[in-house]
Amino acid sequence: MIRTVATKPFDDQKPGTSGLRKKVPVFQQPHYVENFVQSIFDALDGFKGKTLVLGGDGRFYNREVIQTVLAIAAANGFGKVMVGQGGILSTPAASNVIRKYKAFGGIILSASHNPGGPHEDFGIKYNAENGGPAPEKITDAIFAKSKAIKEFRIADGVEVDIDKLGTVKVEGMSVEVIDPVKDYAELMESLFDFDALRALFKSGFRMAFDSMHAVTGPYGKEILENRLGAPKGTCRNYHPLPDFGGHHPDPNLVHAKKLYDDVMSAAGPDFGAASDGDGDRNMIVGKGMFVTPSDSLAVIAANAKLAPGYAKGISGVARSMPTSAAADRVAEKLGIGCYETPTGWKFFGNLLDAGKVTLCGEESFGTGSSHVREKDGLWAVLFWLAIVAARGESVKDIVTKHWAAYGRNYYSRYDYEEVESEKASALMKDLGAKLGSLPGTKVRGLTVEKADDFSYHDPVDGSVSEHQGIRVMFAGGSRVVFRLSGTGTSGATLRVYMERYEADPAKHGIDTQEALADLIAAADDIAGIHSHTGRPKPSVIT
Ligand code: G16
Repeated sequence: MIRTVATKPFDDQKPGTSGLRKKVPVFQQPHYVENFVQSIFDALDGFKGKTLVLGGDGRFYNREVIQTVLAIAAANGFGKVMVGQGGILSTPAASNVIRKYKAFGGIILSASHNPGGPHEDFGIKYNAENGGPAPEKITDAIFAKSKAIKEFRIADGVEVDIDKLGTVKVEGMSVEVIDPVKDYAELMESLFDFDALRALFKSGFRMAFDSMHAVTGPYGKEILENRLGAPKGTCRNYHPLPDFGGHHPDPNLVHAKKLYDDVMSAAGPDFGAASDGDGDRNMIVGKGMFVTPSDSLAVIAANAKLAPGYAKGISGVARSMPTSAAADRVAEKLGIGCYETPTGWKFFGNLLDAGKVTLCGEESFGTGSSHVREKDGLWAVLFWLAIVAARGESVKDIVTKHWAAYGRNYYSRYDYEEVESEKASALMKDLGAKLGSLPGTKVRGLTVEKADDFSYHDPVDGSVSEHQGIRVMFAGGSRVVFRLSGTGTSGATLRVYMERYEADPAKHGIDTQEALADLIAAADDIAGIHSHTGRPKPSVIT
């Protein structure tokens, strides 16, 4: 039976950088999930009888919310929902299913790299028919609906067995439980030369892939071990767990430290990679070389033709504004377009749809291409394997040669997590107020050339997104960027990004923190980080 239930709005359902992310107890409030899902549907037109894709990263509360979304989708007139078995679909896999089966859109349940569990994070995100995160005009409409909602429609007593493949009916709507890995694995086979990768593993090349007890476990097992013949044991922590084994499923030098240490040890594997909660982020480590996400995008762009799916070349490259300009130099050399967007994968969608770019990347461990409309962790790992296989060189050699050819962009990000929101806002406000007076001033021996608050003019639809981060540019091309994260769930996270370009190969071997020491000090002088937040040092350095 379908019921209409009276409800009252919540005032905090504004989607952030990537969907609505809150602590689990917030989502567990009566009607909280129902209101938000109904608000998504209220913001959309024309989905009656159409298909919705549904899945998540398997975190705590995933299964319950899957049933609620099914019940609300049925009551609102969807014709079909394709749901990943066990409620599992990695974010890039969900994007692929939406595109491949021409669905109307999809709902992805994930809080990405944030921890999971009864007191940790949960998230709901809507992706549009191009398979990408809903653009701002839709997320704004969802928020507006959530503030005015009076009722939701729901089918009673929905309890679909999501572990069993096949199709069942719910109030006239079909629910097809699909294999979450199959379509994605096929897509990867269409882009990369699996024979060459099999030969690489056969030759004795050893890698470790850490799924951090999150969604890429089954994908990594199937693709790396089953299809590519990597030895058993290549995949680590491959059982998705509702609490990610108590860890933080964020592939970086802090949370994937064990993997990093193993690869760096003499007896360890040649290559290490990790992915996050929902499978869209990646970390790449070679022996003696951690590859920054900004460099990763640049190296993939420069070597793209080595993978069959990109053999004809790439049309352009896009990166988020805080990401280093390493990829810009490759684009310049290739004579292709290069775009700088605000943080958030949703900003790449228009550029990809319009064919202006093939590759996109972000400093936040995200790399992807036009094969889907999300960043894609395992895809990036396979691309690196493809480059290593084709060039017959180590990751370290590939990166060092890249720097020698294009110069090195020294890069680091400092995160100040869980700062009181008022203090973080005051810092940004004060900084914004002095932008006009900064040019021409000297800080720690560096001369400020330009300072602004980044705004983006989408070249495809003409939309404008303002206040996307404060940039302080110095003479010589170095810069510091300040912005507040849009994905945290408690307090505010201040992110400070430092970058310095060095053309001289003789100066490419300096420790990153040392190479950026003056910029790091200048950032504090300019923004008063310590005095505003009380934090003498960041919580995470990547
Ligand atoms: C999301 C977005 C990314 C963004 C990242 C960090 O990633 O999709 O585009 O770069 O958040 O955003 P912020 O700096 O605002 O925290 P994910 O992997 O969390 O979905």
